[in-house]
Amino acid sequence: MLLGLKLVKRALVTGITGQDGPYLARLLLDKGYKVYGTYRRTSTPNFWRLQQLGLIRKVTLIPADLGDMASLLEAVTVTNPHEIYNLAAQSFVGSSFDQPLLTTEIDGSGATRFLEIIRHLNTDIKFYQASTSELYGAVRKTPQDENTPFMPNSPYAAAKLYSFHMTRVYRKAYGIFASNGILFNHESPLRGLEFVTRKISNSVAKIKLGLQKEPLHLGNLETRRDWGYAPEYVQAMWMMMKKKQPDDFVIATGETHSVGEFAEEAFAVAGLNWKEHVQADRRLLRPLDVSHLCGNPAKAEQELGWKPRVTFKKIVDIMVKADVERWQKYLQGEIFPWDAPSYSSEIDILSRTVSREGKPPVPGIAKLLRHLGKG
Ligand code: NAP
Ligand code: G4F
Repeated sequence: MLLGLKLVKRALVTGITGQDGPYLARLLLDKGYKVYGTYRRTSTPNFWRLQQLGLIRKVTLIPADLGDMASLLEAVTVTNPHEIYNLAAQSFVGSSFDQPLLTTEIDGSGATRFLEIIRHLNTDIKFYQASTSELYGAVRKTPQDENTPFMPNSPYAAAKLYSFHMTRVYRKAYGIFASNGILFNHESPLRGLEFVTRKISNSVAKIKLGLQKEPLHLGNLETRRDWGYAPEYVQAMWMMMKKKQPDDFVIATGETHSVGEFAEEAFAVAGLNWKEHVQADRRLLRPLDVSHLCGNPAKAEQELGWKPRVTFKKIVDIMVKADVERWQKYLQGEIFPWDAPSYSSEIDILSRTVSREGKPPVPGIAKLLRHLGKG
């Protein structure tokens, strides 16, 4: 406060078009921040989440790509932020097996680019890095906490391990306020459609309303995740930035459920029996998966005062009901910001690579299909 003038905090949020970005932006706006968000140039606009939360005119959008140092430098110079929340990432673990180098560049080196900018430009800028429970990979101990060893099981996790450590290294080496949030899976109606929870809630809605006749194809039904509610998890990010000292925190619920349990619960919300609608499909198995995640959020509870409140059942309920409502509105001819009508599932994409005669158009695909047991 200077001569009665209140200092307005400025936050730069990367990945503002994703799931977490809009929830975090809403929280920061509510707290009086001026919010800037980076977005990527795409051939089709991708602002539906910001529009759905009514934020598109409340945040200032800056074009930037985590692979492009010049654009990041421009974003930080123009916005002169007090806090940077680095949420941008190639965040789909499955795609990281298809694009390992791009994933390394964005999810690994992206954070280092910001840390270098902070080091050279202004070491007072606080930095939040979106780290992940995927770091635990081939888990060594359950539940996982801040002291559990990491053993990444995907290119995504390996890239995030690098950015996790660089965040810690810049904190120690240069005294930068740089914190890692080791967030376990968190979901919401804004979740991308390729992630298993939203894939399920969207299909449940379509099956319930008679818009989908074919079964829902899923990969490994046995893998277990600690699923929390995204709007609560972004609060933890902000709380970490309010701490006196930077640090790393596990954000989780402490409960774990299998993909099959999620599907069972989701179909039950719509009054359906999941066994009649779900088909296990080997094509959706990952080359290597993480079989079991369950976090221990005790440190966050003690030191941040953060506690998860929304239960597993409630999250499933919120997601299924949101998707049922969206498809109902769609059927009534309503136009609203949303992703599902133009989405192609992995199954559609895979089957399009096979020609009418059942022969793959290029030899590489033959190998792929043989590998998947379809050749
Ligand atoms: P998300 O929905 O996939 O959003 C990712 C965001 O990153 C999108 O805005 C995306 O832009 C942007 N992005 C991707 N590549 C980029 C690039 N090269 N340059 C600039 N921006 C780029 O992910 P989320 O669920 O919100 O997760 C936020 C962060 O937390 C991610 O870093 C993720 O890895 C991490 N995380 C997520 C979870 C979870 O359960 N949700 C758990 C732990 C950690 P487009 O919209 O243009 O694609
Ligand atoms: O929903 P998922 O794709 O999420 P995953 O791999 O756990 O990653 C998410 O959470 C991480 C935190 O731990 C984040 F860092 C990351 O950015 C992302 O947000 O898959 C969950 C599980 C996996 O074991 C997967 O193999 O579900 C299994 N699964 C089974 N069938 C499926 C499917 N996953 C997808 N996406 N699609 C399926 O059909």
